[in-house]
Amino acid sequence: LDVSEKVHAYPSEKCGVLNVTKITEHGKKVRKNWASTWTVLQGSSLLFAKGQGSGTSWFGGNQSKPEFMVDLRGGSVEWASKEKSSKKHVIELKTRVGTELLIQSEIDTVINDWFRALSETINTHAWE
Ligand code: I3S
Repeated sequence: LDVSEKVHAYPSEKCGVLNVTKITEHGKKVRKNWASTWTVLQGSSLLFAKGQGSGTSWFGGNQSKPEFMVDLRGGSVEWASKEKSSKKHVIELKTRVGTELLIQSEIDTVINDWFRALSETINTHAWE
């Protein structure tokens, strides 16, 4: 299944608008580019669709497709250190293939829920 097929094949467990930037790709540092991003957790996949204003639904619509997907299996999450970002409430997500993302929300309850959901997903799918 490609990313867009996957979105329609399985219900999402969690979705929302978060600030997201990649910081490392395949082990190489990349320039930060924070963007408000529709983020969807589905099974062990985390999907991102950029450029969606908050409140805009893209489910069922075909005006935008997920742009990026990471496999959470074998990954890790932790709260980012001050060196990684000056922002508050930043999650650092590392994937098995060496992609690192920072995920942030100004709303602490929102980011705490995501931290829990991502941790649980990683633990649940650890041995697949
Ligand atoms: O880790 P850095 O390089 O201090 O990250 C900041 C920069 O990416 C900056 O962009 P430019 O260097 O292109 O101007 C961003 O605007 C900042 O948001 C980044 O830092 P934070 O601490 O917000 O993650």
